[in-house]
Amino acid sequence: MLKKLMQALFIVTPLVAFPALSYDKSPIFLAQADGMTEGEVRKIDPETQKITIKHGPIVKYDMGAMTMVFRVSDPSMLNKVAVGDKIIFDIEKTGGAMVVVSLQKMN
Ligand SMILES: [Cu+2]
Repeated sequence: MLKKLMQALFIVTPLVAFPALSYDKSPIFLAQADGMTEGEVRKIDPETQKITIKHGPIVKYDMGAMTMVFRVSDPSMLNKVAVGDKIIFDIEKTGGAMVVVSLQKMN
C-alpha cells in the first residue's frame, strides 16, 4: 500500500515540476495527476442514481480493485456514460457512503 503510494508520487512528481514540458492529456496521466481512479461501467441505474463500476485501486481510501456500486453526486453524470465504457472517476466519502463526484469517459 505505502509502496504503491510512493510509486504514484514518484510518477506524478515530474508532471508537477515541469507542467509545461511534460503535460500530457492522455487519461493515464490525468488519472495519476488528479488522483482519479480508472474503471469500467458495469451497470447504470438512473432510478436510484447508482452506478456499478469495476474499478482499479483507490489509493486515497486504501481500497483494492473490485466491482462495486456507487451513488453519484449528480444524476446527469449517468447520461454521459454507457455500460462497458472505460472511465476515470473521483469519489468522496459522504455520510459513510462513497459517492462519485466526477466522472469522465476515456476515449
Ligand atoms: Cu471498491
